[in-house]
Amino acid sequence: MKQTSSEIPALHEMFREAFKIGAAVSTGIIAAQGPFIARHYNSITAENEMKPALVQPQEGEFTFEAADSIFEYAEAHGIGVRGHTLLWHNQTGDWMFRDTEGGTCSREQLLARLQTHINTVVGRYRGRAYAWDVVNEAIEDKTDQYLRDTQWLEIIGEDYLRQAFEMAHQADPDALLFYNDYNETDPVKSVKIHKLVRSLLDQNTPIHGIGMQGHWNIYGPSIEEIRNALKLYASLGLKIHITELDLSVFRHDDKRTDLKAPTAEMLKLQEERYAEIFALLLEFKDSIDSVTFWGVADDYTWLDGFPVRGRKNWPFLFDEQKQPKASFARLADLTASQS
Ligand code: HAH
Repeated sequence: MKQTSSEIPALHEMFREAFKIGAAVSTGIIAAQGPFIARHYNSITAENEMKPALVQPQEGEFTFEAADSIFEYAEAHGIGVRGHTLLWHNQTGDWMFRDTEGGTCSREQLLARLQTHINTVVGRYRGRAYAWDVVNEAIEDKTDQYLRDTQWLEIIGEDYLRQAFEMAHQADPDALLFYNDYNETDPVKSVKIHKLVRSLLDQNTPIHGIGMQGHWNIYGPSIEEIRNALKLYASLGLKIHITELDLSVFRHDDKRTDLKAPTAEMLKLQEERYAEIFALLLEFKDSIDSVTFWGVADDYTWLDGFPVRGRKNWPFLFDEQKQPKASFARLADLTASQS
């Protein structure tokens, strides 16, 4: 008999002793798949609709319709919300960095705008978002430079990071505040992330965790690399959230576009990887309290457009028809054997 999704265990219940299980969503996806999301996930993150450019496209013009409806959906279903993101070099209106003549604004002006943005956004959802990605992707990873060259760094200087966390903490003292980044298992980059967070802590900055995005693939990073990164970050005594997990079926430099479906070999590797990654995450369950997939099911993923535009990818536990893949069954086995 064909199994229907109501007969399989709920994903978030499989991990209830360990951590929340989240998905990135949009208002459109919630409208189309609300019951499925509520069955399997107990945390959600707006994939785009709470990013700076979407929430404040022009100075002082805040657009909260989408974010409000995401919170309403979450609260009606007992689902937690992770806020993403307050300060980033992408998807942020250019007006933020300009003066009235179109030149570069001053440090004071940019700090004032950051304060207004964070106060307004975090303040609006005060007590309702359990965590915020305060700063996204501030570490340089193409050269041996420490911080990424962004307008935030150029205009404000290194203390923009500390300032953003202080502002977020003031706006919602109960929210857990995260530094979030990708390639977080890279041995060189992880040392820089550790150094940044260490220095924020040394300045008594209200930072509570590190977000490891987890845009990985079926070939890497290795479990050893992930373990080393988890150990390093956990050694800071902070929480770790896996914030944007997906396992691409392609290596990062694979430019193939001809596949209409994942191969059996890809699915086998993906299943093995999901099993070993979640076994590892369970080992670190004292530090990890939330694991979010960067999507709901294989019918839609940002990887359909990145890094190769228009190439379908299949990175999740549920297929394009929302049926559980072999990877899902492996996680059900893993968690059943633990309890
Ligand atoms: C993440 N960046 C972002 O945090 C998330 O907001 C977005 O929706 C998707 C992925 C990862 C990334 C990127 O966008 C571009 C280059 C490298 C990594």
